[in-house]
Amino acid sequence: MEVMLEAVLKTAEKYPRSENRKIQYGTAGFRTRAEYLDHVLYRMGILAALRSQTKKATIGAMITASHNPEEDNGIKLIDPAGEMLEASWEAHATFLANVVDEELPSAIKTIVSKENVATDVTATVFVAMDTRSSSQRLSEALQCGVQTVGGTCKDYGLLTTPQLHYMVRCVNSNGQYGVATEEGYFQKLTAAFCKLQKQLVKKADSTYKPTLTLDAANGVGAQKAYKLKNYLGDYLSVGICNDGTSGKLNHMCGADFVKVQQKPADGMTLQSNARCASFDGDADRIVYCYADKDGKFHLMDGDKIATLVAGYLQELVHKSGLSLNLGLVQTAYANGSSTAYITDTLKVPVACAATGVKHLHHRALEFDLGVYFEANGHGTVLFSDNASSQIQSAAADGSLPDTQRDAAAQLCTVMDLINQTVGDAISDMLLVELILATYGWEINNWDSAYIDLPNRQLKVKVKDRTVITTANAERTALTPDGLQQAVDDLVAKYKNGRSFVRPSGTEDVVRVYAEADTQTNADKLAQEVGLAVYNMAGGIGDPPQPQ
Ligand code: NG1
Ligand code: ZN
Repeated sequence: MEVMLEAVLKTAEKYPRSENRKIQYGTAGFRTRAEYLDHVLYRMGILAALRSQTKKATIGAMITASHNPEEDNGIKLIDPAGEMLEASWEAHATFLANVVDEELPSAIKTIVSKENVATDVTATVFVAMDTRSSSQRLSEALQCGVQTVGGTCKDYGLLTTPQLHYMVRCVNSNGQYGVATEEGYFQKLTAAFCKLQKQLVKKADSTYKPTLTLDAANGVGAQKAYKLKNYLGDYLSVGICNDGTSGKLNHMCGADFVKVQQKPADGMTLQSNARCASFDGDADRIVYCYADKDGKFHLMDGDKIATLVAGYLQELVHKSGLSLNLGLVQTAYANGSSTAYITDTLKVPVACAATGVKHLHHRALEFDLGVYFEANGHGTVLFSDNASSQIQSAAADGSLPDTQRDAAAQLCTVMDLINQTVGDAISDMLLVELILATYGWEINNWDSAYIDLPNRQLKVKVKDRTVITTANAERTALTPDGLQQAVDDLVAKYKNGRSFVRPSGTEDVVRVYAEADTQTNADKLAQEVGLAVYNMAGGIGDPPQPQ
């Protein structure tokens, strides 16, 4: 141990913490300007190794800043079952990232003793990165950290975030979940997709067209989508835009841009009723959009995807005759109309979790079939062990009526189509396409389930965003004093008004969300609430302006 700690200190000279800049493991790992991250990545290599030794399993480390600009980067650590790093270790990550260089050995010792780390176990860390120009350099820093404490890395090079989650789950399940290679990933998903497509009984009045335009955010998703195309046969034709050959990562394109700006990405020409999908920079989010016959833009966000998926699965569960409880998890950002539709029309129970996939994921585990989606397009479906074993037995049960057995068999294949580790734009895209093909729907049929309430998101810059604390799945601001009352008073002025504020976990801003009966009112409410935040929570720079 002492020898290892000496090595840590020696190597730290290559990755010095030169500035006293505090960094925090946020909603989805560390994320900031790439030039501040070398020492953080080196230290996260060490932490990933310690985590691997503790769990006696492979850990994943994904280098990405997702939908942030190209100049940023970051890291997301992945736990053995392919889920996000356990919350108690986030504190270790923040602690280790922020100590001064000289204290690195003692910080490691503290974590080793707190967590009872089995330092004699050989650590294994799977590493991958997105297409940012800083990613290779940061990956080397991370791998250096792993190796300095005697761990081994498997470097996958470029992968989407969900692909790496998948690899980690595969290896730790001894291959039961799938083969931990990119080939294995594509084969599992697309074999399920093609099998289900083959079984489809084409409806005479089907308006579904198997063509789709994809905005790949000029990110890693583009390269992977080109590979995916080779596995899809005639079942789906994907035209790829913003593939990184000329445009800049996440700039005027990608899922976050389309969702927040509520307009199509640059380079996308929307044809009437033709489906367009947008990935984000690391392809763990997807949103759809289209123009109607009058040329009006429509966004199909995570809420629309969640309702489509929940409705489809509910029908299959019902047909299979299995008694499984299906639930949907959203965040406060979910459009009020979607929540009403799920509750009143689908009659599926809805839960609200705090922002950040890990919160939704954990809540979804409480259902047999837990569908979770953030409005921004990050989501997946989790099948409990109980659900998968019931589904598998029913699919093989010759004594069941054909309709029940067929539905169970279909559910079985759907489980293979879904990346259950984390939201996966590629897997979600295939699932949406399958459901639309099954129903014989054009995108406007999907859209017509409910009409979104007009909404607006704003960012407000404040001196210290931690002065805002929240409760009730972030829908109530506890501090500063009087802020929630001010929000309530403003909301009360608007028909169908709803608004909440929370500090971002990935950017140094306070986020404001508002919805109301008209776009003008949603914009006004957002601006007024933004002003209240600016005035009561230490706003800096220009106050929020009218839209
Ligand atoms: P923050 O910055 O904490 O709001 C954003 C997204 C989250 C999640 C994370 C991680 C919104 C409003 N927030 O978090 O949903 O996706 O990034 O990428 O979209
Ligand atoms: Zn992402």
